[in-house]
Amino acid sequence: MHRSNEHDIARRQFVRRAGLAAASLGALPLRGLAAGNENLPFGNGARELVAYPQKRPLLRITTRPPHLETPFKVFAEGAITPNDAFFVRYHLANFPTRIDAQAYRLKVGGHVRQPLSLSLADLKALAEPAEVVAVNQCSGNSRAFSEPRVFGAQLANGSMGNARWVGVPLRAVLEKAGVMPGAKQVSFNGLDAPVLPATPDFVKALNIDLALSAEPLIAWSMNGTDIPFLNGYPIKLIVPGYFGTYWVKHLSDIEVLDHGFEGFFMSTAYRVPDNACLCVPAGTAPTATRPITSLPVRSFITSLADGARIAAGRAALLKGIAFDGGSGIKKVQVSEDGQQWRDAALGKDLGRYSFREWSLPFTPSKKGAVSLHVRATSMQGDAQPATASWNPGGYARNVVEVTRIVAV
Ligand SMILES: Nc1nc2c(c(=O)[nH]1)N[C@H]1C(S)=C(S)[C@@H](COP(=O)(O)O)O[C@H]1N2
Ligand SMILES: [Mo]
Repeated sequence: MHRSNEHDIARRQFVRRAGLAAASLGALPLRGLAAGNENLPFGNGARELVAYPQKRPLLRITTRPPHLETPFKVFAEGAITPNDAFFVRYHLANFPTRIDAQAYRLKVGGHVRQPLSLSLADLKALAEPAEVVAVNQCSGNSRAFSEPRVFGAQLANGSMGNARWVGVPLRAVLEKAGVMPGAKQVSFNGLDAPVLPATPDFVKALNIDLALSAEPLIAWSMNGTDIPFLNGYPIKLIVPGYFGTYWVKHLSDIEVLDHGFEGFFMSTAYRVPDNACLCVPAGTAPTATRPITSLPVRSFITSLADGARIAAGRAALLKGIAFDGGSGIKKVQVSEDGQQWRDAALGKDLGRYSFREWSLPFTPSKKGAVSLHVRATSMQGDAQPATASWNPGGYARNVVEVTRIVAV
């Protein structure tokens, strides 16, 4: 007994070390494995469920590259989104399928005193590990609910997730390289690449102030384990409070720039109307735009799905999540008519960038349809709007969500 335990431990250590040396998507077909179907509540909402390595079945948006959404019921599991259920977004079809962790290098160059080429061990030794619980939300999360409909991936509400990230502060790496006076932005590239030369590479940029602030991390750990391959193994840029588009996966190149970065994914894509609501009248084009940045306040009911039936006259406990771009959640309120609001109890505080759980007892007084509205207010005083605003990208949706249930 004792012996075989030792053998097991040795074998596990070997497997872990082997896992460190190289990770791959294996021999699985690039399409993933079919695992059923789901229907989302908008036109053309039929989705296939597919399983990829390290992932439970997720909703397929596209095949090449893999673009997968989290089924909404996962958010009822708690404030942390499990790694195997976390959504996956790639833009470019030439994404890595095997990565040798020993040979992996993060290069830092441009407007610095000392260009760097860091191994994963170098990176981990560079500073004390830092930790943050933060929401990664795609700019286009909930885009398919835009009316009128807009171009782009037709996403429901599952292109978000909350995880505990561990890494080194980005600024420790930049300080090691020595940022020179006059630096304006820092650009970030990952291992994925376009298939055709005409397709722009996926490169993102942050202003130098944000890049040198305490928050952004270069993370190697997600919820206590290696970042799943499809979420950016072995390292990923974490920009707490900012939309997921900046969270570059398989991060391989950092460049300090003495000018504004002009690449397609900053200067053309992922831009919002340059005003407070990030909106324009439906169907019109904005005159001025700016790059999308931080997450507006949002909240969801997670304990009941749209169309759920619950017992009239019996007490139920409504539960859900709320988050914003980092001021934190001040209050969450629920209403049956959009007029009278009741305050929910807030759950454990995992930090100002995290999902915040909430709960509220609710007893349907009579049989029939009920529209449950949920509205969060952030610590900086922003509340979710009662009616949806519109922009051509379908970005940054944060209207008060309504869950329609039936008391029986
Ligand atoms: N290398 C690389 N990183 C990337 C992207 C990409 O296409 N390539 N997409 C970005 C976008 S738009 C989003 S929403 C997040 C999604 O992160 P996830 O796939 O880990 O959920 O990754 C970001 N990082
Ligand atoms: Mo995204």
